[in-house]
This record gives sequence, C-alpha cells and structure tokens, in this order.
Amino acid sequence: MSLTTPVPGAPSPQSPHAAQPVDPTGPLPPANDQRGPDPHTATGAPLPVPGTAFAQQGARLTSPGGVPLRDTDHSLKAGRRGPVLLADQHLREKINHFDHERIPERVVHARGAAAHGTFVANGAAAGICRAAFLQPGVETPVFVRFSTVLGSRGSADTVRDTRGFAVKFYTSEGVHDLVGNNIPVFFIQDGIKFPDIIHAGKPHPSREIPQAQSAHDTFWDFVSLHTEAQAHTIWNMSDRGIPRSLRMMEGFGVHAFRLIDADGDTCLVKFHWKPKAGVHGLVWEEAQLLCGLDPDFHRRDLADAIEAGNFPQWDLGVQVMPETDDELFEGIDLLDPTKFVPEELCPVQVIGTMTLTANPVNYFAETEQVAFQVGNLVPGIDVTNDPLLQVRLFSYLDTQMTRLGGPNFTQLPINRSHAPVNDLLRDGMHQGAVHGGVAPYHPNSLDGGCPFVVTEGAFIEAPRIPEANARVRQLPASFEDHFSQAGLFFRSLSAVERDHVVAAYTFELSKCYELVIRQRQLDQLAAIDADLAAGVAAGLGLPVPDGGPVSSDQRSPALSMVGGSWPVTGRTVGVVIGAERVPGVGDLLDGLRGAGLLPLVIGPAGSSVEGELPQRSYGTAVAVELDALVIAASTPPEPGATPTLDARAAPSGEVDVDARVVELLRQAWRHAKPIAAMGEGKDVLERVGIDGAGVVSGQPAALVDDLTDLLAAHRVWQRFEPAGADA
Ligand code: HDE
Repeated sequence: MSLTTPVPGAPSPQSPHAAQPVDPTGPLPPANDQRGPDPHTATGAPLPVPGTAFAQQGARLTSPGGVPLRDTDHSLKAGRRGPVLLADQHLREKINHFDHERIPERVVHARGAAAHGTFVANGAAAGICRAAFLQPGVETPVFVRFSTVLGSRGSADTVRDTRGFAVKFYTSEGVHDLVGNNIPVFFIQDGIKFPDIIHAGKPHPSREIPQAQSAHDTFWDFVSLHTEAQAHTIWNMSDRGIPRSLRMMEGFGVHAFRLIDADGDTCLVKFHWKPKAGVHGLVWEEAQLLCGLDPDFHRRDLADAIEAGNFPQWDLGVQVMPETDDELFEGIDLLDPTKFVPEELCPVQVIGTMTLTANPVNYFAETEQVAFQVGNLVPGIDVTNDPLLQVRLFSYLDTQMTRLGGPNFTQLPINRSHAPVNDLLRDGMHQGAVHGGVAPYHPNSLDGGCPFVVTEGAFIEAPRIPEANARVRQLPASFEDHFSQAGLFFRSLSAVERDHVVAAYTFELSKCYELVIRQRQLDQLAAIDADLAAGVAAGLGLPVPDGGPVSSDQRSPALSMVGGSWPVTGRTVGVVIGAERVPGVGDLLDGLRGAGLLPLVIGPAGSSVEGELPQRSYGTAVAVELDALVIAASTPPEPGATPTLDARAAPSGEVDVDARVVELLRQAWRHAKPIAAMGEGKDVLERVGIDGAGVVSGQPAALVDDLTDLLAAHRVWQRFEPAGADA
C-alpha cells in the first residue's frame, strides 16, 4: 500500500526498493512542481487557474468558503436597534479581510506603474551570449515596472527623482530580471552605504517631510559630505530627473554584467534601453504644477497610450567591452557603478526591441506584488564583482520576505516562471502549491529520482576567478575620481539644459535651512565645473568658491536631450474652439489624428464639435497637460471668468480675449510649446502678443505639418533664449 494518497494525474511513486534513478526517462512528473491547486480539488473536480478567475467564479456572491450569501449590506443585530452580533461570520470575514488589505510598501521605489509586453531579440547578441531569449527572432513576454525612488506609494509622479526601470523577462529558461534605472550611474560605490543614502533622501524622521523630494537638508548634507554621490546627483538635477513621460525615458542596467557565449567565452556589457519616442523632460514649472493638478500624470500617460494602441517601444542595446584582468575600459573601472561609458567611446549595439502592449488588469496583483530580483539570471548572463551589485543580490530576495509575507512570493501569478518549476522548496507562509510526492530532497529514489539536476543548458556561474586578496574594507584606487564624469555630463549638455541644471541646484539648495550645507555643496560644484558653481552661487547669493582647474575639452554629445528629431505619435495637442461652430476644425482634428497626435478639444460652456462636447472647458484646461496648443476661434472675454491657475492673469478687458485662454497661451509659451492659430485664432495670438519662434498659422493641413515638425524637436528650444542661445 502506498504511503500517500496519489494526486490525480500524478504517476504513482516507484518502489521504495528501487535504486536511485540516474536518468529522467520521460517528462518530469508534475508531482513536485509548483502549479498549485489549480488542476483539481481533493475530489478531482477541475478548478479555474488561479490568477484568472480565482475567487471570482460565477455571478453569485459567496463567502470565501463558497457559501452563497443573501445580504452584504446589513450586519446581523439583535433587533433593529440592538447591538451587532459576534455570530455574524460574514461581517467578521469581510471586515477582517479588509483590515489586512494593505501590505508594506517598498522601502524604496514604492510608487510605480507597470505594463505587459513582449521583447523580440534581433539575434545580434547571439554570438556573445547563449541566453535563449537573445537568440534571433525569439519573442519573450515581459512585465515592466517604472517607479520613483523616494516617494511613498501615494506620492506624485512628476517629482524630481531617479526613475526605476525594472523588466521581468519570462524566458523559456526561467525568469530573468533587469532591474535598472533611467540614470546610468548610482549614488554610491559600495552597497553597504545604501541605507545611508536612502535615510538621507527620505523625509526627515522628526516631521516626516518633505515627501518625495531631495530638496532638503539631510539629502544635501549626505551628498555634500559624500563626494561619490555627485555624479548621480547632477543627472537628477538635469531634465532627466523630471521625465516628460515614462515612455520617453532611457533605461540603464547601471552595472557591468558578464555575458557568456556558447563556448564559455565572456565579455563585459552595460545594458541600455533606448525609447523610440526619444528622451524628453518636463520643465520644472510644468513638473511642479502637475504634482498638484495631476499627480498621476505619468501613470495616466502610460496607461492611456497603451489603451489607445500607441504602444511604447524601446530598443535594448549593449555596450560590449572586452574581459580584461583589470576590468578597465578606456581608463573607466567597469566595476565602479558611479561611472558610465560614453557612447562615443563604445557604441550601443541594438540586440532587440521591447513593446508594451497591455495594461495590468489589477494594480495590486500585478504592479504591487511583482517582485524583482537582481539574482534572477538565466544561463548566459552573470553578475560582476561590482560591490553595489553584489549587495543587491542579497537585498532583493530579502526585502520580499517582509513585503510579500514569506518565501513563496515566486508563486504569485505575476512572479511565476513561464518555464516549468521543480525547485524542492516546500511549505512556508502562503504556500499555494499542493506538492505531490514523498521525497522533496535530492538525491532520492522514492519520487523516481525527480527532480534531476541538469547537465545541459543549466545556469553556470561565469568561470572567472576573483583576485586572491586579503580581506579588506576598501575600494580600488580606480574608484577615487568622483568629479570628472559629473563635469563631462554638465559640459556635454546644451546651454538651455545647463541653465536648467543650475536652476535645479539653486532651487534645491535654497530649500536647505543650514547655510553650511549650501556652502559645502557649492564647494563640490566648484570641483565639477566652475560655471556651474558660479551660476548656483549667484542664484543663492553666496560667494563663488574657488574650485581649482576643472575645465576639460571632453564632451559626450549623446548625453544631451536637445537637438534630435523624434516621432510625435501620441503627443497631445490642445485645440481651443469658440462658442460658434468654426469651419475647418473637423479637418484639423482629423489631420492631427492622422498624424498620430491626440487632439484635446477645449471649449467654452455649451460648445461642441460635430455634436461632441469638448474634453476640457476653458475653466478646466491647463497647458501643462498639452504638448502643443492650437487656437482655432476667437475667444471673447466672458465676464467674471478667471483662469484655473492664475487669477492675476491679464484682465480680459485689456486684450479682449477670454482670461482663461490668455493664461493657457502664456503658459504654453513659457514652457516653449509649439503654438498655432487658424481662422480668427490669429487675432487672438496678436491681441495676447504671442509671436516668434514656434508660432505658426494657416490652414488645417499645413498646420498639422508645421506642428508635427515642431513637436519632433520636443520643444521650441529657441524660446529659452537668450540664456539658451547656443542650444
Ligand atoms: Fe534597488 N532596491 N537597491 N537599485 N531597486 C529595491 O527591492 C537596493 C539599486 C531598483 O519595481 C528594493 O523589491 C540596494 C540600483 C529598482 O519592484 C530593495 C541597493 C538600481 C527597484 C532594493 C540598490 C536599483 C528597486 C525595494 C544598493 C539601478 C524597484 C523593493 C546595493 C540599477 C523594483 C524591492 C520594482 C527596488 C535594494 C541599488 C533599481 C530594498 C540594497 C543601483 C528599479 O531590495
């Protein structure tokens, strides 16, 4: 007689007297896998697959135990006016479950938005990496989560911060995670300092302010005392710290990884995600206004774009560097995560393309419960000895224990491998699998020897022997230069971008209460670039520190976000109409849509276009949610109407234009957005005094062409002159 009741569908265990099997003789039995209770109940009845309709079967309300319920609106009482009874199981279950609905938010990267998609390899990496998902034409499902770092789960999207860019590849060889950021360098060189930088960046422990901001004393105290953080911080102070859209960010693996080919040969690479829509930032005032007007701006933008079929795309690229004993490339230590490799020194080679095609169905089940791990690596990709990366290998697995309540989080539908799993891990909190078999150990003879260790195609650590060294708490001397790449970054930007960096430091440091912190950070800026230090010192009204000789001719043009031309698909164009029907507006809207743009019609109360109400009224429209603005009608003043944002805007009488439209125009102008007029709209621009670079007028077809050209450059950069004269 068998010791266990066989699970339906599982093979019966072999004789306990059989020798330990040496070969798998057929497909591995499902008895030990993690597929959980989905195939059947204890009596063999089929169950729906968890994660699809689990706990939402049928149309009738039931208890969690499946008992039909007739009332969920009234608790059980002793009489209509009597006390509520403890005997009410449904009440207790309902409240009890609710009480435990929240799980701890991520200690960093708590605020995130995610999407599903696919990655298709072009095969360019096949010669240097044996990973199956990088072979030509292989299509792999992915789940991508973007995040801010410092803010809590309910904080605003458009704060100045680094953005997380974490990709989970569900490959045929198991889950591979590339857990990167939108900035290619990091604050610290050694993972042991992660709690320090995060404690400094998070709100002050006393008042728990400010939320999701680096503009405060503790952050700048740490950064100014800890010079290796300067390289990352200057990227945060640039327009990269306030992306226009999650769809318009680059992503970086940051660390060097080791790729292993079919022969076991290795090379070192840095991973890059290049957005097809270009890399664009907000301007600071837009970002701040959006924090209040639409704190979900990035999340909404991503979900709307996917829903509209404007699927965001990124090319995945690698910078390939030879494996050398010193792990240096052109003098840059590849183990130092505060350094990037300029693309001019080592080009980014595209190895595949990712397309995001579907929004999550349930935020909690997918975006919140997804658990990335730097150690999720497939055969062919391995880590280096980067001391930041090594610590991350520990942290990601560890943190999920608290956040997701135990060691079985890999069974959650969003984390599950799409490749078969047979891991010999058992029991634990929230175990969802009904494991069969009697021998969850290796080797065994009782479960037919399953699971067998794999000889072909298994994960193998790269055969690199670490230097034999004494135990030290030190870093290599090649990690010591903390300033030259920050200077290279600053000097590679266009003039307008450099102005923005100066303004960002000025804003942030002006929020520090302690003068000594402002001064100390100014000293660090002087070590990066003299013009930078002078600009910030002027803004703060402090003396310019003497930083010594720091100028250099080195530039990396790839670091600037200005000067390129990009697809405009999915950009939003506000179209202001009047109370009366205006001929040509229908053609304009059709033309904009035909060019892949998203028109957002803005009208006074009671107006319509072809029977449809405008999506915004003059009173609710704000220019910060638009990429360009078209005035398609005259907009006479309406007595008493004041703009949403600035009640002090020009009194309507002065310019004979509705005050709310005046404010829309001024804001669009200030943020260097293309502005167009058709028909009577031209008079509106004249009256408000809007003219110059990036202002166009004409018939609908020509306007669409002009707007497309202007938007391809993202903004009308010349508007920022004279400060941005050589932009
Ligand atoms: Fe993370 N990081 N990190 N980090 N990180 C987490 O893991 C950590 C670092 C990054 O959307 C946590 O599951 C340490 C670099 C992203 O779920 C935690 C160190 C880079 C996300 C953690 C670093 C990142 C995280 C919090 C220094 C860019 C969000 C929740 C040794 C290459 C992933 C979690 C998501 C999340 C630790 C440094 C990116 C605590 C200890 C460098 C995108 O484990």
